[in-house]
Amino acid sequence: MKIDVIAIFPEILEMALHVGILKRAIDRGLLEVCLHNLRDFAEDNRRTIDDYPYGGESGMVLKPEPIFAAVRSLELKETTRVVFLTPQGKPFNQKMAERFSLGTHLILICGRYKGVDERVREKLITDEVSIGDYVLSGGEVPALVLIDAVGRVLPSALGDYESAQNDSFSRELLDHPHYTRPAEFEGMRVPDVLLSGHHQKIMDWRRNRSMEKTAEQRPDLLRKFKNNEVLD
Ligand code: 6GU
Repeated sequence: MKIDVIAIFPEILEMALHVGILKRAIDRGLLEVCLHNLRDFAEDNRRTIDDYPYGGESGMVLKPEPIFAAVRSLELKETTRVVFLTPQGKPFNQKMAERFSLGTHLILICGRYKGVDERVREKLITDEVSIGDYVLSGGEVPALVLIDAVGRVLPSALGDYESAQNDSFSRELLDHPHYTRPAEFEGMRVPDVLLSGHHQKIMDWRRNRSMEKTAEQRPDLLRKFKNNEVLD
């Protein structure tokens, strides 16, 4: 999987590529991430990338020329997906991460300011993605969220295959609580069932705690789960 990121502040993403699962995926050659600074594709000496919106409203809009030049500088494949990170996009979720991870080339365009000239959306963009219902100052952090979520589900990026399997269960229900040693800490004991060695009882306990947690925090997910709705 190759991911090209076009951003005004690509340095926001830099550090995250050098730690943890993303670093390991990159070291193993499963993932390649190239960061591109949009200003490098500006046409003037002042490296201008934005301008006032036509029709008179507040804020600035990203100009089309530098974005077209940046995308055209990249090698496009038939299957390349060009993703624009914007609060106006489709809400990102685990299913989308898994779908993206099946491809081989993503171009992520990070918005800033009011957004992007509509002609970029018309001609270049295949997907618009939002990471949630709140407004961030730019698409760099959302791009990092997408890269992290996609990177960790790339085939064999996750050392522990089982924990990836558990993730897809926790897409329907929230995860159950976890404990590690010591068995008693400051008077708080690990539930006896987890020490019992009784596999079926442990599985039942986990299932019940997942249901409780989901009822508390995400009644919307629990309703879908009970109605057997497919999450997309
Ligand atoms: Cl993708 N971009 C910005 N600027 N804000 C957001 C977002 C994206 N997703 C949620 N909020």
